[in-house]
Amino acid sequence: MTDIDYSAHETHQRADGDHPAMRTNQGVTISDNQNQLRVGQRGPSVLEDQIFREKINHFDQERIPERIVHGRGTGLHGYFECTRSLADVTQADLFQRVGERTPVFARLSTVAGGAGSVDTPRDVRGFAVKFYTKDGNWDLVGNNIPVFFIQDAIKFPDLVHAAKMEADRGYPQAATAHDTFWDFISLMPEATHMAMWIMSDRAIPRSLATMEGFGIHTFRLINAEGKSTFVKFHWKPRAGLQSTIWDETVKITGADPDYHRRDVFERIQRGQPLEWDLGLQMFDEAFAERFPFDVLDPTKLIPEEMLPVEIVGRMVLDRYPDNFFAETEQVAFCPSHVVPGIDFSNDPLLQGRLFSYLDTQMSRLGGPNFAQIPINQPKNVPSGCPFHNQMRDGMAQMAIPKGRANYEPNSLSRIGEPGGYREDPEKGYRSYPAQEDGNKLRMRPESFADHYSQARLFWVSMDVAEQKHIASAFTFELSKVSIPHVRSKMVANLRNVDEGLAGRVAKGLGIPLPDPTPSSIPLVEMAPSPALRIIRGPLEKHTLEGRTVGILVADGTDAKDLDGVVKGVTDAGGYALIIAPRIGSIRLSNGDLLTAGAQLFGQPSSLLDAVALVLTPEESAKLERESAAVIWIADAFAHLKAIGHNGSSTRLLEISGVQPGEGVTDLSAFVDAAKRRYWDREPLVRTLA
Ligand code: HDE
Repeated sequence: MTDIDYSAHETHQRADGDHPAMRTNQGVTISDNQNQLRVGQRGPSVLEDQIFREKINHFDQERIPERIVHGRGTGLHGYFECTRSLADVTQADLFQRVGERTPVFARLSTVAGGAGSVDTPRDVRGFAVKFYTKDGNWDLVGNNIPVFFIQDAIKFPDLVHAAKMEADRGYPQAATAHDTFWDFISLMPEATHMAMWIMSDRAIPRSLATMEGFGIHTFRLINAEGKSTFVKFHWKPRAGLQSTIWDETVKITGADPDYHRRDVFERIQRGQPLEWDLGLQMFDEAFAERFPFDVLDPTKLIPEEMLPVEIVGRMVLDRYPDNFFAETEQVAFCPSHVVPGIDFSNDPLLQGRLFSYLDTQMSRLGGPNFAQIPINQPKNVPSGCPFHNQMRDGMAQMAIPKGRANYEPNSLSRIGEPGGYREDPEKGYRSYPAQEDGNKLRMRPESFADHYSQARLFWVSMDVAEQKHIASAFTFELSKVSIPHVRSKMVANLRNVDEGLAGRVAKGLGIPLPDPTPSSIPLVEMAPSPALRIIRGPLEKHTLEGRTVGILVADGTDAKDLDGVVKGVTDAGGYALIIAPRIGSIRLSNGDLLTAGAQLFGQPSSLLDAVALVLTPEESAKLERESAAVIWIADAFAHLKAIGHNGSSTRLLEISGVQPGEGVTDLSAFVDAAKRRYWDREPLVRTLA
């Protein structure tokens, strides 16, 4: 006899042969998951309801503190494959054998916004990779920009406080266009180089798959003989470098705040994993001496034209996590997680990070046992259980260590007790015995003093279109700054980078050109580095692979024309998304019924890489009075995308402001045209600084 009336509520789904019974965390079978225990049918609930309390208590504590920076991120599983043995320069096990694969988990993130913010603000992107090597976990915790804002870790809390939402008003979220950020940056000339990068198209990537990654700091590789080689790490996207246009980014953010994570999820579902080559810039002390900047200064890069990036492996990210929280949220990266063969340099930013990450994981993940969380376990070490040590207890201890030997040295293992773990001088991690000597002081080295030469190098290396984007981004961001002296101070810094840039920004803001910030350091003139460009640079790719083409159809659309475009796009590796005024059935010219993949109102062209119109003259005429259609086409044109059409939509295109020219084509030329953007169109559609 049961007091539960299963028939009264159809929400009851009962356990059967296919559906095991639901249990509490204490293993007790649950009889009713729909109702609290209460007195009488319409009476009060009782406090003793242990089933309800366990469920709601657990729910109440579902959130853990989000990351203070890099709160919003997307995690992916995959592998690293060694393509060139580095046995001569490093002992690191993952670089020994060509063809060997090491599992990885990567988390790609924005920096300033919280976990619930959007995917596409103007921001640096985090690029963190955990390699589960046979010698333990190595975390390469980098960004998509090869330099950083500050030179010393002691300034990091100031930088982050200034960048995040303002302390009194709690906004803006995930945006640098506000007073406190630019106040801080304008007072920190060392941030000028990085400011150039974040005002460039690098900070508004099209996809997580189309950005570079950088370890930033100089690290060391150590070989079996103990010889050290300096190294900088680079990830080169096989999909090429691709960014968006600011106006497009703003519209993407409104239309799909999850644009980047949806994009990678769909790429993987379509069988197009994300891929990067791992490249190294390796150098010795003699190169470091010759190089005009200090290799320990994280606001400086080494141009690839001066020191080539040598490809040693590739990373493939091909699997979405099973559970976002357990994996993406709980993964704990620490630059201090290195394996034998990889060591640190004295970069003062890196030195501070070596402390900071471990500290943050303890508070974020509830104590010192975070390495036991499945995503953080060094699961690839040959002995199986990785926790062979005498560290014990603490919050959330998940293991049950056996025996009395919780100290070392001990002799109990001689009498069969577990816990006899010993050090191994041959295979164990050894730090490079760098000779260090000096007075204890708080001081910035003189070799870190040049704050403008590399900012200028970046500027002169840009394509003309990119320079316009940078000048316009500075103008936009500083226009959001309400304190006039902050705007002027930033322009004063830019005068030390390039007079033309400073003049354009001052003009855009409508302010007089301020005196340059005093600087006694003469600029080092450097040859432009084309590798720093995206547009017309070595990694810009004309392709449809991984890209989405939107095809606008309506009743009566010519079935053969449509088929031709879909096939052309698909054969070229692209994704053809059919968009219609109604998502349900569309009747094609041959009588076939077609279900569209998206509705016109829900799929603005900002979410697409190129667009085609395959409409009858009648349906096209109807859309002339539909602002969603007109904006769809106008935005595609303004965002410099290819537009293909079958000749029936001439007036619709005209109304939408489309002018004939490169990238506006008939259907036969469209698939090829869709592989790129038309930068030369930009002056027609936008006045830039
Ligand atoms: Fe981080 N950074 N950082 N950072 N960082 C964190 O660690 C910190 C810096 C980077 O997807 C935090 O787990 C200091 C440079 C990435 O989980 C925190 C300094 C670079 C991620 C922290 C820096 C990075 C973080 C916050 C100045 C590129 C996300 C939560 C010395 C080389 C990792 C966490 C993920 C996260 C501290 C500067 C990259 C607070 C003190 C430079 C990709 O520990």
